[in-house]
Amino acid sequence: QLQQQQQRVAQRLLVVANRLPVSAIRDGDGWDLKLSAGGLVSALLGVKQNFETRWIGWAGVNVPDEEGRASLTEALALKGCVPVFLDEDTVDQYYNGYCNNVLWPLFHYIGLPQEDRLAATRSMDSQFNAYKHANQLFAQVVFSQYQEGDVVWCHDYHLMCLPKFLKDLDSHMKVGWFLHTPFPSSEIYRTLPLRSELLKAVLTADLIGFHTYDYARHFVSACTRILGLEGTPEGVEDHGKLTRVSAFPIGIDPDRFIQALETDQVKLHIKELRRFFAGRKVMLGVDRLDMIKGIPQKLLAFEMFLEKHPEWQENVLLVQIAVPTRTDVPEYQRLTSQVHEIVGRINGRFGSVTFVPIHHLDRSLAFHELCALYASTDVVLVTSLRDGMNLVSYEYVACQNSKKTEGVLVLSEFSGAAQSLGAGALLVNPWNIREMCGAIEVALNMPENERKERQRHNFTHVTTHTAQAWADTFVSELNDTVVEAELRTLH
Ligand code: ADQ
Repeated sequence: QLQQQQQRVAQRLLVVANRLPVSAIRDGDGWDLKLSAGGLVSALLGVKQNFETRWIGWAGVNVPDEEGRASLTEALALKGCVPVFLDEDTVDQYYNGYCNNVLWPLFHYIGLPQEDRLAATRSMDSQFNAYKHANQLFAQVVFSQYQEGDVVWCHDYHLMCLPKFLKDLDSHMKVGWFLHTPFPSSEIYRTLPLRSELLKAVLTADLIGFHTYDYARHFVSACTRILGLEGTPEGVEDHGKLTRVSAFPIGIDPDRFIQALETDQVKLHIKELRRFFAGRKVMLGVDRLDMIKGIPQKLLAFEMFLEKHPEWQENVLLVQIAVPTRTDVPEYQRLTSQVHEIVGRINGRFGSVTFVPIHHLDRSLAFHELCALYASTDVVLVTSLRDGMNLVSYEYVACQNSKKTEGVLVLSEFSGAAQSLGAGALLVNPWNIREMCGAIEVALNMPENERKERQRHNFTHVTTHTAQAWADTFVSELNDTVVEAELRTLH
């Protein structure tokens, strides 16, 4: 066992994701590297023990010159990162096009807006070619870093062809693939024109993981219905070759948040916020500004609440942090305008010279600011229309334990987190504005003992189902799967 443990400590983990955990910006002759906001980065920051981890991905910047590429590679190496360079056209077709305009809406049951639908269908073939080309570039970089015994962990819908390209380069490579979004019902998935090729490519991985059993089940159904393969309790079988498919619900690194709350910087910030909010209840929303997050629906529910409960006007406010993402995609630009318009209307209707009901920030927050907000607010509203998991709900729970009055988590039933934090949260259907308005009322009036009990339940979950445990379980299952497959071929 000790030997196994030592082996695991030494094991190298190549984490491959579309984006590196840092974004690079040119700064004169050098590079400014900024930590990026997002669920995958937050979760993988918690994976720091047990593996020697190396990140492989795109740094979010076009670097056409060889000199620039060399200096960026050097700067990133200091952070344990290896860049994949993508040119502007590939980024446009692969990332903005196929990933963000085709797979993302499809996997979240959103579909394309009517006016974009035909245009998207027409450009899908060339976008898919760019997608495959980008996946090939990732495969080459992974291969250049790979050493025998490494575990290669591919992440997300951007890299569905990567397992196949890696296995083409070395059939013995241990390859896992994890999807951070939902996998939709096979009835939705099968509308994708090139549905089979993606499924077949993913199936070359040794282990496939999802956040929930529902997503895993949807994937297995897609393989049986579209490819005619056999679904088994372990996964998908293709003429005797088994690909393991399972649920691995992600978590966060709760200690990072709990310890931050003990720092002077966060304590001071909490004090300032409490002074600023004094006498009022505060609700919080923290999302990437994305169509899946249900931000307009959340705002409409708050508007309805203020309308129906004049006694709460000027006594409750909503702090909505919305980090802009994918700003080049027209759908996201429309969403930004829509959100600004609703915020403006509500603030105009219910604000006064001395009071603003919605504090809306279009930017990323520093970690200490985020922790202080989580700790000092009374309710968090997570109203995603669909969400693979949703880590904001986990982070909020992690930051609520050190104060006397616990905050309430209002959580969409369409987030993966509803399956893990459902018992402690107030679950809502974000499509039902009236129901969300009712949940706001319940949350703001919830008696202390009930809040305590709900928080206790969720806190136990968040502190036991961590990002570290998630990664350990996935990688050890991947190792076991490969050993089992080798044993099967020997017999
Ligand atoms: P995301 O869609 O990015 O992740 P989520 O899981 O909520 O969604 O994570 C967002 C992360 O970004 C959180 O860690 C949060 O702290 C951070 N963040 C958000 N707004 C911020 C801001 N203004 N300033 C600073 N930080 C901010 C995807 C899937 C999710 C899945 C994760 C992980 O869409 O469903 O839970 O991957 O698998």
